[in-house]
Amino acid sequence: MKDLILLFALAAAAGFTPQAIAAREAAADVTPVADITFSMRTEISNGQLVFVGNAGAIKDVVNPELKVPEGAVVAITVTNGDGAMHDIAVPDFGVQSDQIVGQGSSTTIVFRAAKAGTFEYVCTIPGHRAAGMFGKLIVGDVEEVVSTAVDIAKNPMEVDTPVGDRAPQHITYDLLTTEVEGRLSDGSTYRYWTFNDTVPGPFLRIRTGDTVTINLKNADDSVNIHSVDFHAVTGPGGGAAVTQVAPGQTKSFTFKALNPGLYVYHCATPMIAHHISNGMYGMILVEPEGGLPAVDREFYIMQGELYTAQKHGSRGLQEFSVDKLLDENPEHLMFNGSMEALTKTYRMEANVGETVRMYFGVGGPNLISSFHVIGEVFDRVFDQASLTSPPLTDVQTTLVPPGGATVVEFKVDYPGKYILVDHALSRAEKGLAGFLHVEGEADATIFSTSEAIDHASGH
Ligand SMILES: [Cu+2]
Repeated sequence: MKDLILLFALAAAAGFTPQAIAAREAAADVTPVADITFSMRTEISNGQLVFVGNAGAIKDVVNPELKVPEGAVVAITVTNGDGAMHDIAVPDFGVQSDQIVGQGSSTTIVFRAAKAGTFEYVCTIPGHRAAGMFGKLIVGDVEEVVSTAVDIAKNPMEVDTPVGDRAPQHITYDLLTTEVEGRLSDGSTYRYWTFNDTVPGPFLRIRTGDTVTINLKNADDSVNIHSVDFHAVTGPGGGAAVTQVAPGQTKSFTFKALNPGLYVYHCATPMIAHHISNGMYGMILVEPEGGLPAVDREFYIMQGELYTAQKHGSRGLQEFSVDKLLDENPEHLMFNGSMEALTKTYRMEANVGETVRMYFGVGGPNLISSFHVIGEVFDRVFDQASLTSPPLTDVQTTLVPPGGATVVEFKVDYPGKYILVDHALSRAEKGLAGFLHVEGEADATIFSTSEAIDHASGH
């Protein structure tokens, strides 16, 4: 007891009584003492920029989830571990640190986690979020808001079976148009319109001379009319003229595939651009007689755009903006339907020495893609997806118009993570990226670092 009184006396003398602290906080807007503190550093790893936990439960965790009670005063200290300029911010709480420049420099943000929910901490230097510098701040007991949303991302490995050398057949496809709330990113959703619940819709695969019946059903719970226009079809509206189908109804047509090639299909119900943007596109491959030559890996990839009222990176349900659509100014661009479809949801893989073929198309509806794979050269490009013309050879970047496609082939010669992009690279900042992971032995005659050369020459 005596000790306690002594402590109080000392504290009072130093101005540390609860009353004194409260008075100072009120009077001078002084930063309150943190209830919970986190320490992180910045790092470059595997070509990514990241935050890494320094201590406690988050030690050595990359972009750790920071969990705090609602109402807690939170302090996050970040030390510069790589020497590049960084900062840290939690935009939802309006806090942003000073920039830290040079290895070893550090900064701290302190804020009150006043509302429950899942938020984001991020480095605000342009490009750093896209390079990987972001993580979750979870305040209170939060149930994951977006976990109930459907994953509409299309698996790029679902390319159906090659037709091979067979006679023409009659083939029937059932397509179902749906309107579903799907995951756009980790933390946001969008009300997509789809063929068969994925974006793009299913990859259809036939041969020249096949007769194809399309049964288009519009789901019972749709609220819009939908349709389908196949660019492979010779006939009224590519089928759209006879498939305007109300919710709960089915319409059909039959066509003969006259021309080989890789063709886009899409919904063609007004406003067509809106229906396409929302996710209503896919591709049909019409193989030439005898089939395409076999390759080791095939991938199905389509580029799309979403026009939302909310800025790219916003959390929660994103709402459609007709103004941005008419201005052709998308907030989000993606391969295979969602932000992380080809970087996280699905893993595209190949082994050194294998030949890769990509069936790449643009749903759009508006932007031309300058399709490129960082760190690779296309050995063959079937320009405009023409399979009857000789391919271009040794191409770096190829143009693909909206409602158009290309087929590219290349042998992978060296291990690593190859990034698929539209080389109009501002679009990478709005989500447009995919990874091709190549594994196998590294041939130092193809690529080496200076260290590797030193090592090889015995220094
Ligand atoms: Cu539609």
